[in-house]
Amino acid sequence: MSDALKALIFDVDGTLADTERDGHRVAFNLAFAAASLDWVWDEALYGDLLRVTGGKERMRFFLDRYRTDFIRPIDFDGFLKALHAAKNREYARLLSEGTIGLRPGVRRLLTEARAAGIRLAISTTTSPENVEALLANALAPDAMSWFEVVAAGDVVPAKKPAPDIYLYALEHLRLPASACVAFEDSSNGCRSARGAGLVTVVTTNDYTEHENFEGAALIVDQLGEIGTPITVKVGEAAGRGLVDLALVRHVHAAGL
Ligand code: XBP
Ligand code: MG
Repeated sequence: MSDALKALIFDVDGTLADTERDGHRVAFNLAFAAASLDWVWDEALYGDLLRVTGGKERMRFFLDRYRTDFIRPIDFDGFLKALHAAKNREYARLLSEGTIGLRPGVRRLLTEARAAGIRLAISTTTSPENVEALLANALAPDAMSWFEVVAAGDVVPAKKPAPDIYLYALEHLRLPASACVAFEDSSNGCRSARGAGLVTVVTTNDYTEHENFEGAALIVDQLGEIGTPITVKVGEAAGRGLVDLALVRHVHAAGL
């Protein structure tokens, strides 16, 4: 007999909201300018940099690949840490201006799951303060409390695509992977969730729509709202126009 569905585990950036191009990218550029660095991450370059998860890791990758001329300070780790903290302050400020909202269907599905007693968790590469900034501004002032576990950032040493952050979330939920469904938007995230043994639903976005989501149980363009139906790319949506709890239960049962 298959395990009953007990919890939904959500990625943040790209899944709950389109935060990368207009949020994180802009915040990185503001922090670079404030530090008098001549680094500018345009939208296309950022698409390439997104292959590396984690802001500090992404800056390191950028320098290795695009700016080998940059003379690194002696305390390079400390330099990256301070720059990343400055970027996150800019990010929080941008979100507090209310410019980034949730993706279609996110509030609807979270609300439906809560009402049905399905537990919620977060599994993300981004820093915990960024999760809070997004949830408080885009979902509800108390939205952090909607999620029983917020697994974020450096709590595990190996970021996505490693499965560690999902395993961390499962451990703190005290649930087996077979009792949960993960929601992701990227290849790195899907590999991480699948590596932890989770049935995975992918909602693609502009940066990730051509990526490989091997092993995903359902790939759609969005969770959908009444009037804006989903487009199913891979999997079977049982004739539904949106990803609601009934469809998630169906995908979960079929995916085990
Ligand atoms: C996305 C990431 C993050 C953000 C930037 O995380 O890879 O690095 O781009 O956030 P996810 P930080 O999709 O897992 O939510 O600068 O805080 O790392
Ligand atoms: Mg993501």
